[in-house]
Amino acid sequence: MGESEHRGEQLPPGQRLQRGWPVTHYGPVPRFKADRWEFRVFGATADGGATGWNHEEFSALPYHTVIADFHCVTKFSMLDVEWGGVAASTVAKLAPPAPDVTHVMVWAEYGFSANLRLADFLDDSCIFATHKGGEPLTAEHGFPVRLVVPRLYAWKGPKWVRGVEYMTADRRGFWEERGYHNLGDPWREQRYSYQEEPGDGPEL
Ligand SMILES: Nc1nc2c(c(=O)[nH]1)N[C@H]1C(S)=C(S)[C@@H](COP(=O)(O)O)O[C@H]1N2
Ligand SMILES: [Mo]
Repeated sequence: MGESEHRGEQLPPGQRLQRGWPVTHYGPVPRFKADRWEFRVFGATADGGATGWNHEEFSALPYHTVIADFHCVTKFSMLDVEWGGVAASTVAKLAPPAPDVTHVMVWAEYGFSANLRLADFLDDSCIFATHKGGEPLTAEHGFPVRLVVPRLYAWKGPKWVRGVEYMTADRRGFWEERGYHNLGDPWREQRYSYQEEPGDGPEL
């Protein structure tokens, strides 16, 4: 079920290419305060404790790049974007989940959140991006760090990420509670929660 399954099919159904990179989010752009910033991994961790990295520590984690497409549910897509940052699998290796973890909630400033299946989080293409095209992210695109989940619609990638919660059951995130599909696979055009089939997500 990797990206490679769809090589050659340029765009998922209903998507279109557009010039530039629009800014899409709910609410204001947070101000970054280096001395207060922390990236926390908590919830059902392997050792029962939480891990916290300050900005300097997070910036020193192994740097990795991913080239992938980006699909917003409003039908805007970009192809072949180069993201740089920390692989989600690196976070999971340094701060591992307990064996019964099935899902994660990725938390951002102002309480924004997105839920993911653990397998989607651990996918090779999933990255906590600090850079795009070799340049640091701008504030409106998520500086200092945003999640990118290329296999899913872009709302699954919170900007201004502050933490990861390991969960032993699924729970809906911000947009998943507000009419968007719990899973959000663009290749299956899983846009809205009314399209969900039994087993796709928790009761609304
Ligand atoms: N914190 C936060 N992250 C967010 C959102 C949001 O409302 N708040 N919107 C998501 C949506 S719907 C999309 S399409 C992408 C857009 O990212 P961009 O503004 O960098 O293009 O961010 C996602 N991340
Ligand atoms: Mo979006």
